[in-house]
Parts: sequence; C-alpha cells; structure tokens
Amino acid sequence: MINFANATFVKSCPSRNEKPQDIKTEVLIVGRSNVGKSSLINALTNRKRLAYTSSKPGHTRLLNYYDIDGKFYLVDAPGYGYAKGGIDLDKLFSEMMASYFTNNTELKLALVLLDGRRTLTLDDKEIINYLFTYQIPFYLVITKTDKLNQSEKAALNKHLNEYHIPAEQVFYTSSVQPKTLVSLQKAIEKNL
Ligand SMILES: Nc1nc2c(ncn2[C@@H]2O[C@H](COP(=O)(O)OP(=O)(O)OP(=O)(O)O)[C@@H](O)[C@H]2O)c(=O)[nH]1
Ligand SMILES: [Mg+2]
Repeated sequence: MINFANATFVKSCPSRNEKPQDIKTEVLIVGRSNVGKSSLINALTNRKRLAYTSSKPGHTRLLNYYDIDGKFYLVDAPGYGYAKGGIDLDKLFSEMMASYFTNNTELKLALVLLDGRRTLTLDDKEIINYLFTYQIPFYLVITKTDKLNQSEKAALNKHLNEYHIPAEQVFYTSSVQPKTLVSLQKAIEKNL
C-alpha cells in the first residue's frame, strides 16, 4: 500500500536532463493551465501547500518532482494553452514535453486532466497523441466536479462519449472532496 500522505517536494527542473539523481518510476500530471494539476497533487497527498496553486493561469512553469512514499515521483508539468507577456509558453511547453517523453523509460502513467466544464482542446489531443506514440498508459482525470450542475454533467458525458474513451480510463474528481480520489489512488498504484 502506498501512503500518499508521505510526500515531499524534490526539485523543479527546466527539462528532464535536470531530473532527480535518484531514479524512480514517474507519473506525469498534464493539462491546460488552471485545470487543477497542482490542486490534485495537494489533494492526493492530503497536503494544503505541497504544490503551489493559483487562480491565475500559467503558475507552474517547470517540471516539479514530488516523491510519494519513496515509491515513485508525481511530476507536475506546466500548463498549456496560455501565453503571457510575449513569452511563448506553448513553445517552451512543446520543447519541454518533447524532451520529457523521449527515452523516458521511468514514465509509467500519465494523468491527463480536463476541467469538467470544458471540452478537450487541440493541445489536449496533441498530448494524448504523444502518449499513444510513446505507448504510455494514461487516465483522463475530470477535475472540479464539485462545480458541475446536472446539465454540465450531461454535456460532459456526451462529449466523452464522442471520444470513445473507455469508462475505466476516466476518473471524476474534485480536489475539495477527498473521497473522489480513492479510486484514482488505487489505479495509480496498480500501474507502478
Ligand atoms: N472548486 C474547485 N476548484 C478547484 C479544484 N481544483 C482546482 N481548483 C481551483 O482552480 C484554480 C487552479 O488550480 P491549480 O491547481 O493552480 O491549477 P494548475 O493546473 O496547477 O494551473 P497551472 O499551474 O497554472 O497550469 C485554483 O484557483 C484552484 O483553487 C476543484 O477540484 N474544485
Ligand atoms: Mg500548477
């Protein structure tokens, strides 16, 4: 059994070349800016401020490595789909992710996050294509389900049905409702 609460921040890396020296299995968390990646890390580990969250998009700009119970790294990736102040974050993101996926034998699972009130963007689909190309198993993690009303839930289900993503690959979560995370934690553990 993995104790998700036994979590520590290890380091922030501009690229995978600077990853922690101690090699461990990696579980990547990706998704557009503001989708709730850092909040999910805090919720999974039952910690308030392990990962920095912000209501302003574009907060996480580096690959942040968190050690979970000495067993694996959760890797918080910068969000995409948001450019600010003339810096082309998406270009940086593409380069960072290309280097991240190349020859990464430690990467065992990716969590692709989707805000329950939104639909998959081209960027999301590009990431999913990367994951298929590199044969990395992934889960689609719906975030912020606490904010969904009935019609938004129906719209989400219709959207997901169009993509034929197997139900066992989709997780409905809220970072403010810890019980929604139990099945995701079990599923992560199964993939290590
Ligand atoms: N109600 C609710 N709000 C959430 C949830 N998850 C995240 N948020 C809010 O959404 C905003 C963005 O959350 P972050 O976790 O910082 O998002 P991120 O994906 O790490 O963002 P970047 O680092 O900018 O890419 C914050 O204001 C969070 O409080 C959730 O499950 N429910
Ligand atoms: Mg973040």
